[in-house]
This record gives sequence, structure tokens and C-alpha cells, in this order.
Amino acid sequence: MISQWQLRAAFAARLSGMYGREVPAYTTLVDVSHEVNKDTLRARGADAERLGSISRVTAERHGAIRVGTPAELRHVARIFGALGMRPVGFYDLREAAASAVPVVSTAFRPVDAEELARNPFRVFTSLLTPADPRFFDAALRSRLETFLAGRELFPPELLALADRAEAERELPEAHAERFLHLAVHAFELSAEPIDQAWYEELEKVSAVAADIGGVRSTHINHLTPRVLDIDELYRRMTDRGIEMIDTIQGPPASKGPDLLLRQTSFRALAEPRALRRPDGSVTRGALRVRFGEVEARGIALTPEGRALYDRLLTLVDDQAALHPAADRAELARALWAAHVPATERELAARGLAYFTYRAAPGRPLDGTEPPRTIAELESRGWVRAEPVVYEDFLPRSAAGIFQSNLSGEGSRNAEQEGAAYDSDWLSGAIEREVLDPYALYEHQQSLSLAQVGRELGVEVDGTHP
Ligand code: OOG
Ligand code: NI
Repeated sequence: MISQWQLRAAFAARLSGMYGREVPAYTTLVDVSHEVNKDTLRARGADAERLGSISRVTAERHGAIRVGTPAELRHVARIFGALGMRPVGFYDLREAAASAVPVVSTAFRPVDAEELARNPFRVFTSLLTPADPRFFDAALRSRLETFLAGRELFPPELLALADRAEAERELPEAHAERFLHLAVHAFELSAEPIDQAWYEELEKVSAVAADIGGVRSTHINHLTPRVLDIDELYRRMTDRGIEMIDTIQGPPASKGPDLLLRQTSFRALAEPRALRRPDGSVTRGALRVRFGEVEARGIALTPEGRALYDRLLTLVDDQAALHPAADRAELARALWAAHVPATERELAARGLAYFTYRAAPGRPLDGTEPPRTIAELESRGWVRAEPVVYEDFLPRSAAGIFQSNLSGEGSRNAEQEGAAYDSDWLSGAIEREVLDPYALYEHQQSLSLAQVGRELGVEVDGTHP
């Protein structure tokens, strides 16, 4: 029997093999990430593993896919459900992006700490919003929906195997093999000729709309390795002559603990694709849609911590607007240095980040009464705090990644009111609850406090003074 987490790890590894064959520059990115990780581990020792063991980080990937209809998204949810991955978080990229990105998204990922430690594979999944009149007029919407209704992304055999794996949380080996084969195949780039006129019509609205609704299949858009030092990775990729996007998205480099998520990518590469011309002939064209991304993960922030992050981003925007000649990254670094705590302890004390707690091995066992508050337990050596890794995404960074890799701006009719989509709507569309990431982090933290309480025989007060 192959268990769910083994299926997940095998799927991530095979997808990585497939993507490396399709996009060779991805392999370079993985190689450079591994070199940087080895060097960082050598230079920083155990400290480098504070946000995940080197074996987790080395195998860690996130993918991105894009689908056209709620029905397709429900199929995706069944396939990832087989791998123990659940929809977490709602991202509205229509609002976060300046150019036309008509999608709303969620991320499928494992949610238990133990499952994350085994293999944290996650997939950022975007759903096209044809009902948004800012992008699609009634006639285009109707043709788009008809086109999407007529395609099948996932064969029934794959979905049946997925349902079995989800229900039984394992598959017999031969079935597992078949499931993995079909699942990886479903995300390969199709050789089927693309209707050029249709693709170009959608591309005028949005390159993302064309990538989703202009073809009869889906494909993995990028696969992202995790790196321990993203600034160093950026330098090394640039030294190798690979053209990276201008910036690293997310928090700036800082001396303090890594927070949330930092990401960067290399530009989408021209890939040969078969195109069917209006006269019916097929030619070899090239499309730029798929790119290579890399990320560094930091500590998960509480809603207060996240509000601080969002406030600082706005301040960076304001200051950059005031001083157009200034270096944006420099402005960000200065603001961070002034406003963001430089130690984990201070982050915890100010309730800005999530931690799990463990009774310390060296605690006094001579009958001394332990203190009650988490701050005192920690400062007096009774417990140790470990940062909770941020497992999710950032809408503004995601929009930046989308945008920097689009060929054109697309178009948007600002006179129209946008169609409303939110987390509840998405839950209804998927027919599964879209989970709240904060609730998951909070739960992890409180489970650990309860466990510490049981071990020490006290009711721990987890609030900071
Ligand atoms: C998804 C872009 C977002 C990330 O890491 O923020 C993303 C896409 O291009 O489909 O993957
Ligand atoms: Ni990504």
C-alpha cells in the first residue's frame, strides 16, 4: 500500500521530473537552489534549519495551475484531496494586480504539522472569472463559457482513483502507479494545436485568460523550489546570465528573522507551440507563459503581524512616490529596520507571529512551581519556542509574479462594477470548505500550549503581557 503522503511526495517528485524535461531552465534553478542551500547550511549550521529540516526544504516545491470553471476546480480538489491537500486561503488577484489578471485563487496544501513535515507540497490554483464584466463583455463571456464547457481536463479514471485514495488514504501499488501516471500527464503541456485567432482574441483581454481559456487542456505553469538565501540565489542566477525579474517580492532582506515569504522568478521563456491558423493550416509558433520561480519562507504572522506588513508595504509605496529617484529596496529596508522586531522573542512578545512551544529538556525538576505565562516560561528556561513556517502565499507578491511575466497589460473596462467573489463563494464553487490560514496557525500554536500545560501540570497563559 502507498499512503497518502507517499503519493503526495511521489507526485511532487514526478511533476518535478516532467517539468525539468519541459523547461530545462527550471533544472538550473533547482541546481542553484541546492548549491545555495548547502552553502547556507555550512555557513549557518543548525540555525539554517530553524524553519524546516534541510530534507524538507530540499524536497519542497509549490506548483501553480490555472483552470476555467468551478467544475474543473472541483476535479482539481479531488485530485489534490487524494494527496491529502486541502484548499487554504482566498486570493483575489483581480484587485492585487495592475494589469488584467482575471482570476481568484486558493492554495491546496497539507494542513497538519506532521503532514507538512513529511512533504509540504502545495499548489497555487487560480480560477478564471468570466463573469467579471470589467474583462469580459456578455458575448465574449458566453463564447468563453461554451468553449470551457466543451473540454475535459481530467479523465474519469483519474478522478475515480483520486476518490478512492482520498477515502482510504492510501492506494495499492499498481493503482498508485496508474494514478500518478494519469495525474502527471494531466498537467503536461499539450501538443494539440491551439486555435490562434481565439487565443489572440483572449490575449487582448488578458494573457492569463488566453493561457487558461484559449487551450483545451491545462498545464503546470511553474514549479518553485525553496531556497534558504534568496538574495544569494538571485546573484548566482544573474551571474549565470539568466534574466531575472527586477525584484524579490515580499519583505526586504533584513538582519532579523525571515518573515512570511520572499519570491523571485526568471522571465517566461518562449516555448514552441503548435498553432492552427484561421485557414486551418498548422504552424509552429511560440508562446511565453511559463517561468521559473524560487522562494524563501519565513515565520507565519498573526493578523496583527500581517497588518503591520501590509502597512509597511503601503508606506514603501508612498515614499517611493514621493522620492521617485530613491531605490525602492533601500526604502523598504530602512522602514523594516525601524518598525519590525529584530528577534523572534520580540515578535512573540508583541503577538506578531506564531510559535509552537515545547517543554525544555533542561527545565528544573526539583519541584519548583513553573510560572504560568508563556513569556515567563520561556525566559526562565521552562519552554522553548519554535517559529511556525508560513505555508501560504501573498496576494500582492502573486500579482507581481503574474504581472512581471505577462506579455501585455491586457485591458479592463473601468466603467463596469467587478463581479463579487469571496472565500464563501469559492467554498461553494469547490464544494469544500476553503480553510482560513490564520485559524490553522493558531490551532497549531494552541495545541502546543496545551501539550506543554499537560507536561508541566499547569494551565499555560499563552497571551503576552
Ligand atoms: C500563479 C502566480 C502566483 C505565487 O507563488 O505567488 C504564485 C500563476 O502564475 O498561476 O504562484
Ligand atoms: Ni508561485
